Amino acid sequence: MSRLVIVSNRLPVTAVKKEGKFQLEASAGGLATGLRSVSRAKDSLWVGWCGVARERLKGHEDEIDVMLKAVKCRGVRLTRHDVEYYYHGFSNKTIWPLFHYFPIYTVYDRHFWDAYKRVNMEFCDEVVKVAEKGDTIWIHDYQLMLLPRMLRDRLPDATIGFFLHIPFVSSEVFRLLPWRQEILEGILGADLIGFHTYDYVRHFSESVLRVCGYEHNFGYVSVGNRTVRVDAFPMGIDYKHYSAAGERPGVQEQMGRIRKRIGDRKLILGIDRLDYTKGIPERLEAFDLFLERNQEYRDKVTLVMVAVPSRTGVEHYRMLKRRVDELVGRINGKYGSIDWIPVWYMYRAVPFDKLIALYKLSDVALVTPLRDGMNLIAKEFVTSKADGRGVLILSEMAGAAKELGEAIIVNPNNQEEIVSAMEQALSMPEEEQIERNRVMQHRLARYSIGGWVGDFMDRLESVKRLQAERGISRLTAHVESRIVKDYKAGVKRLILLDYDGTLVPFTSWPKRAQPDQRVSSLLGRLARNRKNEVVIVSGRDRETLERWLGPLGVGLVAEHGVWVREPKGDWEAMEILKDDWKTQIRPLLELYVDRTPGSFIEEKSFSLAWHYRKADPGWGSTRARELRDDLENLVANLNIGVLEGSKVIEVKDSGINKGRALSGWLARGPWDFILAIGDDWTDEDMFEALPDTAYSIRVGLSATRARYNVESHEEVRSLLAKLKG
Ligand code: GDG
Repeated sequence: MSRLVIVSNRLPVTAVKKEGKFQLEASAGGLATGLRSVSRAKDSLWVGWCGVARERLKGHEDEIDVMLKAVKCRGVRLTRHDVEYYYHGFSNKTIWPLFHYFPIYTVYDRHFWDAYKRVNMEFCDEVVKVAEKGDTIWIHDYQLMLLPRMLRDRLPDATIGFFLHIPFVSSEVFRLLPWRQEILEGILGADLIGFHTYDYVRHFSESVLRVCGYEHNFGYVSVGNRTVRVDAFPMGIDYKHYSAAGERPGVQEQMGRIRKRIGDRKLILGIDRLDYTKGIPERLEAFDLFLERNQEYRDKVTLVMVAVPSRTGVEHYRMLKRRVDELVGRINGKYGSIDWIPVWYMYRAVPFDKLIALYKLSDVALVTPLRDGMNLIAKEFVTSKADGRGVLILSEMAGAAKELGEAIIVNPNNQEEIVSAMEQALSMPEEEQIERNRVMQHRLARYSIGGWVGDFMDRLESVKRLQAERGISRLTAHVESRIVKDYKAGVKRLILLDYDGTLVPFTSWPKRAQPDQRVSSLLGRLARNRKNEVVIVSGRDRETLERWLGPLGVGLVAEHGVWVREPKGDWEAMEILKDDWKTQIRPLLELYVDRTPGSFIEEKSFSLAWHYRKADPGWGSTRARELRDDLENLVANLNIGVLEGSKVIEVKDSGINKGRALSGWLARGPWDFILAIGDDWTDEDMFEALPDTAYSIRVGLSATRARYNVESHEEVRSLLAKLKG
């Protein structure tokens, strides 16, 4: 296993000065908490900032370095100016608001940008100093979006992953950014780019297309001759840690204290960093309306609001703090009594045991951010509910909503909806609460933090493999003349051609794509040559192929290999096999059901089908492609095949694919010359089945197993026209 180098703005530890001496304390936040366990377990190094400006570290640098080294960390030194311009400036006043759909709060300042570039370069220098051959470098979050490209320039072969923890905005908002192209190019230096949800992946891919002009295809972006993978990895939590945390003695003690304070009232919980993206005032207003409408709940429920101080020097945050203070005061004044404070407001971070105690005691968690990349609080709350009781109300604007569909999902801007969600939550029967939570817990347990990291690492490894296998290599004039020469020299030649997209362009009305005069005469001429065997390998049905191409004397493969027909012969179906492979395939399909909300498995007597019609449209297709790849590895020794239909991937009892359909022809070798041309992924099976000596060409500049790429069917025709003699 290679060494993992994690790079993030903040280290998992923060230097704190106590009585003139520095010491390290655990950093707060989802990223630090989540990855800490991983970095402990692996051979790893974490590069980042320790939270104290260079000026304040003076004289203690070596001492801090030694302490950091002991916990497998390496510090990047930031000056006060860096912290002000790069961190509080560009990161938190430009990117943070813009990426959370607050363009009105977004500051565009050239000096911030300059500092951002400079500090990213400092991170780069630091990583280059420590990076060793074979390391996997994993860069995190919006403070370091230029770093992947900077590293790629210095370490061209490095394995680099990038994960964005905040949302990626729609391209319409993203394009407001003056430095949009540099940011995208910066991120694209990575081999694998991860986001929490498919929506963010889609927004990113669209921005890349619009701003940089790079096409994306099933989650792959071609950047020059490099293939970059973009994908969704919904971050999990340390499930075991949170589900067992209730047993800690400290938690029991805290529960006792909280109970004493709120009595037997129902508890509604809100925990956030005090940030304008979290929808805190909106939530308070909704609680106000709830109490106004539901008199019977007065004195029967307490809203516990933990607001962790954040970015206190920034004006928008100060304004927010004032507004929240006012709202809490107003609600408590309006409804409160000597015995009952409706909102118990804590403007501070609470210790871990108290956090868990709050999760455990809460009847309802109100997680209603206006925007949130993921939101781990929601996941932690559900996980902590060992007895299954408690209701999560979750904003549809949080990434977590994509996975926690059994929560009560609300639009955080819709007060009415939040009020009725609170009513529903407080009166929800216990069995229903348990039923909903158990489903979510099951999912969270399956895809916990370890699964998230493992999944990301596996993908990263596979994209590196793919890059090695599937570079794009344009068919040059030199190669073309070699093909023509080898063709001429051969006396036993096999020519395998896909039809749509390869010989004829796609039409919006497929029935109109019948061969034109030029294709017919090209194919006819090649097929008449007795040294040649020409086979059209298509996804089309038998009848159409036979009608259009049969008379030309070519062999035919229909429906991606279900049927084959020798020139002038009859159609023959591929053989039928058994179904005992299902137990091996089903767990993989189940994993994809977990990772792709809305998808499901259908079991038929001789096949298993994974349907994704109800999943997010663009990304259902991406997962489908990926599932195919995974299945291909798995089925290699099982003699079964994988087919893709309309929004469904089907695993069948026979290895039906274009490659297998050609096995008869290929077995009739040795051939002096083989040429195979196709334009989509179904043709990849054909390319894979060929011997190394064959010439294979993919139409379109996508990564491929084929040896060469051409741009269009016109180039195919021109090449075929040169094959004479
Ligand atoms: C980014 C994205 C994304 C919070 N208050 C206290 C406390 N916490 C802990 C929670 C949780 C973490 O901090 C906060 O989780 P978030 O999900 O809000 O993460 P952030 O780090 O703020 O933000 C976010 C996340 O990255 C991960 O990718 O989900 O969308 O903005 O673990 O438990 N812990 C303690 N006391 C508190 O008062 N002890």
